[in-house]
Amino acid sequence: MTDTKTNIEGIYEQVVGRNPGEDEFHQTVREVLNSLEPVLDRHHEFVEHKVIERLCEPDRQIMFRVPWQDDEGEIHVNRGFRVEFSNALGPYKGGLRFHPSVYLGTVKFLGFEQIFKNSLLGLGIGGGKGGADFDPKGKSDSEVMRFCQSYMTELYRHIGENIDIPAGDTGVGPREIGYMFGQYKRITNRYETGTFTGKEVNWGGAPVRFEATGYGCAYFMREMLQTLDESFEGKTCVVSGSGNVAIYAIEKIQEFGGKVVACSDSGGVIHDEEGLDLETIKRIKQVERGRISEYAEAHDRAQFEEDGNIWTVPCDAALPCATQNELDEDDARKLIENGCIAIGEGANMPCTPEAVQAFLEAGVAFGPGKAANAGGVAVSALEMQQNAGRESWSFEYTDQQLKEIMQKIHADCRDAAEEYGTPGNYLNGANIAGFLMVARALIAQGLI
Ligand code: NDP
Ligand code: 2IT
Repeated sequence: MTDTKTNIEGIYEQVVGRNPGEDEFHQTVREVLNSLEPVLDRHHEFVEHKVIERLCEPDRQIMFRVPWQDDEGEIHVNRGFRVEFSNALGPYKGGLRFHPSVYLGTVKFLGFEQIFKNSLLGLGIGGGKGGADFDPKGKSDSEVMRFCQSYMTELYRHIGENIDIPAGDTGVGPREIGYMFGQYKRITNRYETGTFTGKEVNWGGAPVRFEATGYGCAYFMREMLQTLDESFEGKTCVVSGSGNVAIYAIEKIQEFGGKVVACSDSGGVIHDEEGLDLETIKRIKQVERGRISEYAEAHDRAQFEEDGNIWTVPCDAALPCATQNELDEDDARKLIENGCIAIGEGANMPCTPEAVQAFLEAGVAFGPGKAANAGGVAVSALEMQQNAGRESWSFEYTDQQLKEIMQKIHADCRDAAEEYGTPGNYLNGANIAGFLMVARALIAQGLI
């Protein structure tokens, strides 16, 4: 019989060979496999049933042409994706990303992560992800609408409230969800609120969904800090990005008494020693869809550093909330040197494997994305519940549910890490706790 290490290496080699050039997908598979060694040692049935091999191959990968016309009448052609990874625990569920960098490897990395993240929620949803290599930046509302309509003209046949439920991600917010829902309704003649989450509250959306990922990340970090007898009170924090996740992470940290001194976008870093003014960030980013550099025009004391590195700003807690691999080993060492005690991955896979290793070795509390940013999809699951019951929940009630879900995820990750021999390692805990539920369901449902 092959030993576990050799078995895992074999699976990884197969994934790399079968999915050439998809580096981010390889990276996330590697990370999950590394955590699973003690699980496979203890549960030989997972090896026998080839559970990991089956999980690494998506149920279905959909790629399609998205033609659209700009305001001048010029025709553009983009590529659309939806990867339905696993419906072992429920219908496929995950966001859509519109960004010029999107290719199949991005969608597969995000879809793979989503399986385990959704499993951690324990709310009966499977994993999937989608998107397009479309850049919404600088486009008019009409251009974005035409793109979304064209995208949905293909995607509609693959989704449904019991099949696959899209939501937002980078470049996809309430505006895009609205246009896609409208086109879906027009083509199918069905007012099926349960087919999308992230809708506006007055037509089926759940309160707190826009805030959920950022708030959830702060709730998760509060739990981690508590285990160190610490809190956000009086702590200096740095949050990268200035989009949906970053904005509401900042909001909640400020509410918890923390001081957020820096944020960013792909153009550079804003640094304000006195603490950032969130209303200015919301105006620039959410209302005007502008650049974070404009913050310095509104606040004299703030400095903008073009192409700056946000991780050189000294802080007690850091929240990478922008994009994958935005924080590398050198950045991690700088943060550790500056006394950072906690990391919360608001984004998906923002820390490189070397950075994660450096944090773990230095004893920095590390909240991995699958757990720390699960608040967004958690409230998506609550939105589905609300839609299924034709109910309208209050902000306070939904927020309380989110808090409890994040506390449960934290406890489950902590317990799984401990049970499988690496106490305090939330990365292993999240991967193991997420994997166990899916693996058991896969075996129970037979060879499919
Ligand atoms: P948004 O599109 O709202 O914002 C993304 C932000 O990140 C923008 O400020 C963007 O700047 C910035 N950014 C992107 N690339 C870079 C870069 N290379 N360097 C610096 N800044 C960059 O997306 P979200 O906030 O929704 O998503 C952010 C992350 O969180 C993603 O990893 C996403 O997968 C993850 N996530 C999102 C959830 C959600 O519910 N929305 C749920 C869970 C995770 P610019 O405008 O210049 O591009
Ligand atoms: O990465 C994520 O978890 C999301 N973008 C949210 C997915 C969802 O279905 O709400």
